[in-house]
Formats: sequence, C-alpha cells, structure tokens
Amino acid sequence: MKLASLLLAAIASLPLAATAANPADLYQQHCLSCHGAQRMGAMAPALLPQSLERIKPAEVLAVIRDGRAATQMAGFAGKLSDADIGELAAWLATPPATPPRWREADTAASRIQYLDPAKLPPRPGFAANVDPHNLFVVVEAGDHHVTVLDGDRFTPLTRFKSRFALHGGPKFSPDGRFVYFASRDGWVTQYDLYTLQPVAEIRVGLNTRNVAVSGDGRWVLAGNTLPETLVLLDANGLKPVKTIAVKDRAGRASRVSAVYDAAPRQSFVVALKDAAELWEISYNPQADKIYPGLVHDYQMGEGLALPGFLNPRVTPLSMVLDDFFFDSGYRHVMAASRDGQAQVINLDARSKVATLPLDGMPHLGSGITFEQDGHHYMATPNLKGGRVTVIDMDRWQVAANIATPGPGFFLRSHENTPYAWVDAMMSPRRDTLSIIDKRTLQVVRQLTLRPGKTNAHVEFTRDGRYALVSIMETPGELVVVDAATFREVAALPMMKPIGKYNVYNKVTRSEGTSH
Ligand code: DHE
Repeated sequence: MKLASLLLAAIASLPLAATAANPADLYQQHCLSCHGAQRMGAMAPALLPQSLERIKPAEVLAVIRDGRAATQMAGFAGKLSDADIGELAAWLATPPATPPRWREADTAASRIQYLDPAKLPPRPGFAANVDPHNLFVVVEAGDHHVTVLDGDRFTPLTRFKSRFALHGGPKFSPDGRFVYFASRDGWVTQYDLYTLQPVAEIRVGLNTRNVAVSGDGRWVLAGNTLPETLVLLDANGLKPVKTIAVKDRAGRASRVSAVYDAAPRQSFVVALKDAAELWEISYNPQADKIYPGLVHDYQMGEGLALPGFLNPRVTPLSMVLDDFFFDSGYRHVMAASRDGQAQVINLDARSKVATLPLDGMPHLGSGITFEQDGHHYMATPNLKGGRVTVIDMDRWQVAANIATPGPGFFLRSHENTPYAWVDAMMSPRRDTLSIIDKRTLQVVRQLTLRPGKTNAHVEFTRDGRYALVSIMETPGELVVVDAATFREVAALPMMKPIGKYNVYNKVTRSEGTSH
C-alpha cells in the first residue's frame, strides 16, 4: 500500500476532533524554520515522500505528536489537534505541488568545511597501542549516531551525532584514515579517524543511495534518486567536481540504484533503477588513451565520443538489473533484477556471458566469496526465501541452496574462519543466526543471542577471531562472539546498531565482507 493511503488509514483511527487547519499553513507556521522551504530539509531532515517512505505512518504521527527524543524535534500535541496532526502527516506523504529541485549550485553552496585537510596531523591522536586498522565504525540508526570502537579492547573511542538516516556501508580511504558516510537525504560526510572529527560535509541531492571511494583515494562518487544524478567530489575535502545527469539513450531520467568502486579497473560502476544500462566511469588518468571513442554520451547524441576520463561508458543490458556483486578481479558482475532474474556481465566484453538460475529475491549486494578445493564460490542470502545460494563462479552454476530458518539480509565471513554467518531478519525467526561451514556447505549451528530480538549484520575483527553481531533494537546491543567457540565475550549497549565496518577488512577488500 502507498504511504499516503497507509497514513489515511492511520488517521482514520485517531479520535475525532475539530476540523483541521490547512496543512500547508501548519507547515509554514510550525515546521518550515527547521525542515526548510519546499520541505527540502535545513537543520532538520527533508520531509518529502521519498524521505518518509521508510518510516511507518504511525511513527510519523507519533513524532509530530510527541517529538523525537535526543533531538530538537519538539512534540506538537499541546499546539495541534489530532485532526491537524493527521492532516499534516498525510500532506507530508504527498509530493509538493512544485517539484523540488536541487541544482549544482545548491550542492556547491551546501558544503561545510570543518577542518583544513592540509593541516591534519600525520598520525592518529589516540593511544599508540590502539590499532587504527582494527577500528570499527558502528552506525546506530536508533538515534542517528556513529560509534568508533577499538576492535582489540571493544571499547568506544568516541560517539558522535550523524546526519539523519545513514544508509549503505560507509566507505574508507585506501589508507583507512578517512571514512565517508551518505545519508538518505543527501548529505555526504568525510570523517577523520585519526583526529576523530568531521573534515567536511556536502549535500549532493535530496535523496541519495550511497557513495563509493576510488581505489586511488582521489574521488568520491555519490548516486542519487532525487534528482537523478551522479555527483563526483574531491575525496580530500568534498569539493564538488561535476554533476552528471543520469539519462538513458532515449533521454529518460533514471534513479541510481548504487555506485561501486571497481579498484582493479580504476573505475566506478553504476547500477541504475530505471534504465536497462550499466555505466562505468573510469578514473584512470590514462583513460583517454585506453578507451578512445568508446565513451558515448546519449545526452549529447548517439555516437558522440567523450573523453574516457571521468565520463560514463554505457553498456546496454537486456533488462533493468540493479543489485550487483563483483568477482574479486572485477572482470565480471553478477547482476539481479528486482524480480530475481540474474545474469553475469563481462565488464571487458561489455556483454552478458551467463544467466544465473536464481529465484525469490537474491540480495547479491550482501554476498561473500570464498575458495574451496580450488573452486571460486560466491554465496548470497535471499530476501524472499529462507536460503543461502552458493554459486560456482568458475562455471556460473548454482552449487548449493542451503536452507535457513527464514529470509535473511546480511551474510558475512572472513578468510580466517571456516564459517559464514547469516541472519533471518526478514522472518519471524529474526532472532536466529545460522552458521554455515564453507567446507561442507551445511548449517552447523544456530545462534540466538537475544531471544525475540533481531540478531543481524555480522562483521569480524581484522584477524577473524571475533564476530560482532548487532541486536538491531532501540535500545539494542553490539554482542562480541568468539568466532571459533560461538561463546559471547562482551556486549555493549547501542541504539539499533544497523551496521558495523572494520577498517582493515574494508581496505584490504576481505572476501568475507562488502566493499
Ligand atoms: Fe540497504 C547496503 C539497497 C533497505 C541497511 N543497501 C545497501 C546497498 C544497497 C542497498 C544498494 C549497498 C550500497 C553500499 O553499501 O554502499 N537497502 C537497499 C534497498 O534497495 C532496500 C531493500 C530498500 C531501500 O529503500 O533502500 C534497502 N537497507 C535497507 C534496510 O531496510 C536496512 C536494513 C536498514 C536501513 O538502514 O534502511 C538497510 N543496507 C543496509 C546496510 C547496508 C546496506 C546496513 C551496508 C551493509 C554492509 O555491510 O556493507
């Protein structure tokens, strides 16, 4: 059901009250000063349908009525009637009469520089015995904070307020010093893990999917759904470099599904939500020599060549494919459509080389790779089926379907453990993790750390000895488990720790985690 109709149903359950005031006037009077003109956000988040679509209608009503704890959002129960609150919530779920616009000039004007990147100290400011490569960055969605955790002692180094609703994995500079976050409402943050301070922030759009950082550390690419753009930033300070309008060969705009760094190819790869195309943007300074004439800009006209450096090369696909997973050399991408059809695309040949017989809704983006008996495998959870599918990447065939208690979201492992951990968070068994032996492809153990609560998203320490598991509740916990004995060794209180990211595993592109 659409958000607007869900809200209407929620409003119908409110007690009857006096006739409501005009919601547009209510917005002007009570909301505009924080949430901005045209509901585009200011010191508080944007209130567009795209920004609210992941918040339950009853929660929207409750936040307007009671406020949001630990923020400046006050409750309006004393000022507005239930009918006013209902009207306002329903109005926020409908698109504004004038479509909101976000131009390059808005992006440039939004940039905030907190620190001069040229004046940052060369070494970490924290104790010398803290390993900067075994830090964890934990995103706490419950109250929009981030904790930086010492991965040897499991003690927080700092906890700071993030932008509203970070989504996707934060991405690291190749040396592991900087981490880059993207919020759903368009903010990109560069944060210095050596001084534990933000360096710069910029708003690249009204609705953003994620960011990728180039393997040479020079560029950050952000992918947006509103407006339909890619925004290229200088990774050292987030100065905007260029905005690319995403349009297919017929000139139709497409939302970006996600952007990825294909470091061995020195390029970004872009998955699109509305166009049967795959885009690749080379950041190899020699790209103009390597790809002469191969870059076609459909916006400028069929066959017109653009320089190869920092411009999109378009690979036409037979259907829209928007969930990607790459082999370790980034020669192939496994790509799935929303209805579960999956193909393998060779990025050099720029064509399909295999069809993958998957069903349900594989969540390729959350997959892992591993080697066994000389074969290369990829494994993926499934958002619509209680199984993990293992694909033989040498033959592009399904090697096994491993049954789990219910559909899961995240699968994780590490080079130093024979086990892969998967959740069942999309099912009533959301409190149960299944541990799969990568050698036998059997579930060898089920783990319920906190009965009745969502146990999901695992990340290992850099040596693979401990698994950190999220109890995704508000309040929730981060539970540290010995990866060999499966015994709990520590637990830290956290506010819905949605994901955690180990610096070493990310910068070394561990086969057991996302990149
Ligand atoms: Fe995510 C990563 C897409 C809903 C938590 N999610 C990603 C990525 C994509 C994606 C493409 C990889 C990009 C990256 O890491 O840079 N997610 C989608 C969706 O299309 C979907 C299903 C619907 C949507 O509206 O976006 C979706 N995702 C969710 C959630 O509901 C989750 C559980 C809570 C939330 O924050 O919204 C969620 N997604 C995550 C997390 C990652 C992620 C924690 C990073 C995982 C990692 O370990 O790298």
